[in-house]
Amino acid sequence: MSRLVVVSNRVAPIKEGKVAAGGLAVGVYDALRQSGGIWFGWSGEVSATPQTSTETVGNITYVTMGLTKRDYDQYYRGFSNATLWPIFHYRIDLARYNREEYEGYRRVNAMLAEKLKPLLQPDDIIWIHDYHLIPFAEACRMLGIRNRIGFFLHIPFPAPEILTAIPPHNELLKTFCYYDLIGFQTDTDRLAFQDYVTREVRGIIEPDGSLTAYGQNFRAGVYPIGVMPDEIQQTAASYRGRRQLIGRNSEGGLRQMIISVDRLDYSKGLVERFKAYETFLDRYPEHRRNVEFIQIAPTSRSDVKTYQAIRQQLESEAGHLNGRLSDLDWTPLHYLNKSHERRILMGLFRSADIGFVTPLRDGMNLVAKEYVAAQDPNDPGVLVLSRFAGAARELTSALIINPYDTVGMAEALDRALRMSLAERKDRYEHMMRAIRAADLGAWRDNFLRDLRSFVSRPKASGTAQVFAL
Ligand code: GDG
Repeated sequence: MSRLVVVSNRVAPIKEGKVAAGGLAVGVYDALRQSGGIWFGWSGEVSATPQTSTETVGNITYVTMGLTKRDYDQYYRGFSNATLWPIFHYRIDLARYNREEYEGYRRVNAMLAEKLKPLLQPDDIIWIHDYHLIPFAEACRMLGIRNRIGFFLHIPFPAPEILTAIPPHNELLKTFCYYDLIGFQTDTDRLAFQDYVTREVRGIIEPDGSLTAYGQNFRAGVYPIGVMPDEIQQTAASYRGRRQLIGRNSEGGLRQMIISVDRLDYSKGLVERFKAYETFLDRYPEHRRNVEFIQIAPTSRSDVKTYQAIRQQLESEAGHLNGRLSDLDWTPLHYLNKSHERRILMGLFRSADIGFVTPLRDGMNLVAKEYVAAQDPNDPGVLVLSRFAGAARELTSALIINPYDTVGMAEALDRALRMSLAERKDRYEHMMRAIRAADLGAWRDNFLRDLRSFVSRPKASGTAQVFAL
């Protein structure tokens, strides 16, 4: 089998035998272990004299490099996280565009491709991950790299009208066309992409379903990322002490528990969620003192301005809610701004009556799947899930809500807390079937199978024909 070369913004080496990290890292690691290869990307370090480091463990070589402050500001903080992330999550209002940052983004992609080139063997399969690295294949092709290259987009692909808010949208889209295979989380994303290709740049859909645009022939497919349900179930069941966080009600019973876990990001709908919880406590006062909501939200990208603003807004919402409703022996909302060990999270999922997952827009949302997989099959909790998470396509037996509907979310919480055991089990079993049918292994194997087997037409060498309008 040919070697696999994975390129992702961050490289997450996993120590042999330890599955401490979340889904994506584990999936990539397993794929690398099967065929041997390289995991290549940014080390997370920023310095005036960036170093490259190489470490081989078993049949995997980890190659990481630092970035200069300028590269970090333009490529990572700038175009990736202040332009692409908001636009791809339908938040034009939060996006900014700066031409230097875009040039920095292109420059860093070209620099990474150059560093990768000498490490490649002719039959290596290259798998690129996510929005930081969209132009990576084009940069490789310009250097004469002819290996098969696939790309997986972990976040949503926006409707063309949204995408065109990025001034160099044509140029950016063109860079997608240098991949052999592009993977999306859902069919909605794939169709939005196809729409752009066929309408904005007059690309065509070939009889075999592949696409041709800018003189390149490539394929776009749907590969929903999954979790490892057995591992989660085991971890969740083995974690003891999971109820320590929750207080008791006036009858001495444990309170019901609602849990949410998200990176602190405006796409996750935390502000709307806090408001919905407050509305729930106002509309259904009988639940007061009988329920506690735990929101775990480790900070992320804290040096990007919009992330500082959302953090402040959340602190103020949480303070307002608790100030208004708490009692000496009851705190309705526990807002924890730090990360927790994975086994603790899985244990908390299992003990929670509701998994409250309400993003405004999300590629997939692994937490939704992890919450379901962690449940006790004999007494499962209820997943309340946003229709705007990719996971809602598969987990159709969750209580599906619209995160812009505060009262609708409050009603769903009430319904979930009152749901009969028979209905909870029914919904759980249905969701578990979907989770098992599209687990993490299926995501990885289906993508790599299609990437290995796709026979594309000959590639133009860096001088693609441009049909852009
Ligand atoms: C992107 C897309 C897509 C969270 N807090 C802690 C912790 N986590 C873990 C969760 C889960 C993962 O991080 C988060 O995954 P999500 O899918 O929910 O969200 P993003 O980080 O935004 O990921 C998303 C994903 O890529 C994969 O394709 O689903 O749509 O945005 O596994 O459990 N893990 C630990 N401590 C924490 O405090 N250990």
